[in-house]
Amino acid sequence: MDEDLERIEREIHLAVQTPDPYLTEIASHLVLAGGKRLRPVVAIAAAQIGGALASDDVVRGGVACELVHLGSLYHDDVIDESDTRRGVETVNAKWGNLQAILAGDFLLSKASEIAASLGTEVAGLLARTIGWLCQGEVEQLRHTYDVARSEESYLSSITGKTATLFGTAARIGGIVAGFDRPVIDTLTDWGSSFGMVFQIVDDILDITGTTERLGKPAGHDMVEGVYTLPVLRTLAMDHSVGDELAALLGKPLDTAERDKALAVVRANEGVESAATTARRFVAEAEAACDDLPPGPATVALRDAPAALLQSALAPV
Ligand code: GRG
Repeated sequence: MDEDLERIEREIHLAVQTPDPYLTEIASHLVLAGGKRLRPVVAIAAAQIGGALASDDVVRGGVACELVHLGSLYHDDVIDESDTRRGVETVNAKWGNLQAILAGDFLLSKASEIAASLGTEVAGLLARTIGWLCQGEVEQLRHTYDVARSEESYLSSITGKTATLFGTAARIGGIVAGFDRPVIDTLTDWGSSFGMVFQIVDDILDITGTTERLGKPAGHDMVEGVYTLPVLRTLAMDHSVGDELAALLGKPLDTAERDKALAVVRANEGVESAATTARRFVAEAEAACDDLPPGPATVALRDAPAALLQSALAPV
């Protein structure tokens, strides 16, 4: 895996080089700040279920997904007016919103160029995925500060903004590796289910995590008016718990209000209830693995979602 990570790094760094040192600096900013490179790792793992090593084209396909992820983060930080990400200043904070939008667009163009070099199917898939990300984000925006937000809205938003890109990364791994259609479809299902677990875990950690672990104080989503599954489940509770939380939310929060809202969610079953939903997606991802060829890569795909959820629920 270390070797695969090096291959990923080489391709990403190559993709963000431009003839203009100013644009290169801005486009490289978040790449240099780190990140887990999960989407290319997923593409590579998916391509390896047949037992062969991932080709350079598989790595490039995974990097195309990572560049879409990065581009979406550039834009997301503008939308949220965030000033830190991955422990460094955001592009919008350092250079300004216009630069962040344009550099984000540049990353999307690089992703599209790589995808096109892998064939029309991959190019079409990546283009559709960018659209799904935007749809998921718009669904989230539409319900900002909405204490009556439905679970349907939440699930539809995280499907679009997070799960589809993991599904696409796994699918591209399968397409570029040349697998049969049913295997490609199963890999896509695995990726989408894994992506749902990933986002629910992210949302649980925003409630339970420490500032040290998160790199920002917990409760950030509630402050921003994004009511995620643990919060929606708490809002739906009776015995006045839901009413108490609803009275706090529905508007921007100061630090004391945020801490109060966090205390209400933490003291009740919202997190455990969200984890139960995450377990349903873990089971879906595991079931998909029953239809994949047996081998070490399939075992890794089977184990990853439960391990991810467990890591979020374990005390630190
Ligand atoms: C321009 C493609 C594009 C989209 C515009 C702004 C937007 C619409 C979408 C943003 C979607 C978004 C921010 C989803 C959150 C995804 C998420 C869970 C990010 C964290 O991913 P990690 O943990 O991050 O993999 P690292 O830093 O490890 O890469």
